Amino acid sequence: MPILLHLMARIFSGVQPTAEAPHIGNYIGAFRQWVDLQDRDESFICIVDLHSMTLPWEPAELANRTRMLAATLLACGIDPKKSVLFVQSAVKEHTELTWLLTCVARMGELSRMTQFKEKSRGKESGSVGAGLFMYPVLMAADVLAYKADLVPVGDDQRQHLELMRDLAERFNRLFGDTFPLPDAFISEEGARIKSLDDPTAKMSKSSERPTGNLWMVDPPEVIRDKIKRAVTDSGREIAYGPEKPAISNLLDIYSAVTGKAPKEIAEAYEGKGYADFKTDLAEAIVSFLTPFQERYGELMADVSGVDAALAEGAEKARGVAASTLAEVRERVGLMFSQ
Ligand code: AQP
Repeated sequence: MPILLHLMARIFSGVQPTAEAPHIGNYIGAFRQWVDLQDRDESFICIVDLHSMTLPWEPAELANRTRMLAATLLACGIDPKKSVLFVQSAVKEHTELTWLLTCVARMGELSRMTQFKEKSRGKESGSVGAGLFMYPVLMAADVLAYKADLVPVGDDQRQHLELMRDLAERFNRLFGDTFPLPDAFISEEGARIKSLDDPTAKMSKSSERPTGNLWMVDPPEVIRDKIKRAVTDSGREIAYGPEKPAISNLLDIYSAVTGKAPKEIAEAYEGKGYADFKTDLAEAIVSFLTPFQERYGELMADVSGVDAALAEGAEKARGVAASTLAEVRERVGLMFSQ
């Protein structure tokens, strides 16, 4: 009988507490993969509060947004017995490794990052926050502190992953083999959900036009209204492909909430107009989000369970990150390894 070997990967991924709730793009591009992968792999899921400070933030809201995001992830199916769920700032090793990697990173490679260019567009370079510039180094430190092999993310993070691999490779070359080179894990469908207002723009928590976002906590009537108003393409037919960017985006969402392939859904609407399609899509989203929203409400009604899960996660994460940092300190020649 052949012996089947299953090699367990270590995965790391994160989400920023940049709004009161994530949008459906965050769920489709990232969270649903995390829920699937936690059954197979060793998972570290991090609420990256330090990343959220790369854009202006409200101190009075940050802690609560962090907790609400943790409740969202638990309600989506992240199981603290299977995944290490924790808050980035609770593990100080992330910031320490950021500095050590900053000293191997180059200004040129950081200034080529598309997200930096987009988020600093239209501003005088002297007024752009240095944190926004350093964001990919903090992200590299997040992943490398756990020596993760796989990083499940949306398509928008592909370039940051490439930079992370370059930093790990350079570090290994300079100081000896320390970090595995992490691979991005990007699902083919729904890797970049677009705004409902504008199919050329990514649905984004910090978007200047948040009406294009479908929030995970939107009530049914708001979902119905947003889908009704969602922009469509010219023509009348429901088809999936680059010539129909707005409808394809809605089909990606439809597919994620029903589990059916986008083309199969499109075929079912042959000869029907946008109105039928949108009504059914809105109901499919409402049915999908209702159980999630109920569970989220229960968790937020008594946050002690959420806080306990985060405390336990931070403890486990600290153990792993501290051992990586002891090794890194020694490799770079610091006098103390602790
Ligand atoms: N529109 C999207 N479609 C698919 N995946 C997406 N992700 C984000 N937007 C989409 C994925 O969600 C995970 C968490 O995102 P994040 O909080 O780290 O921030 P982000 O990538 O910058 O996403 P946002 O929503 O646009 O947030 P803000 O506005 O705060 O920057 C990531 O895996 C991301 O790929």
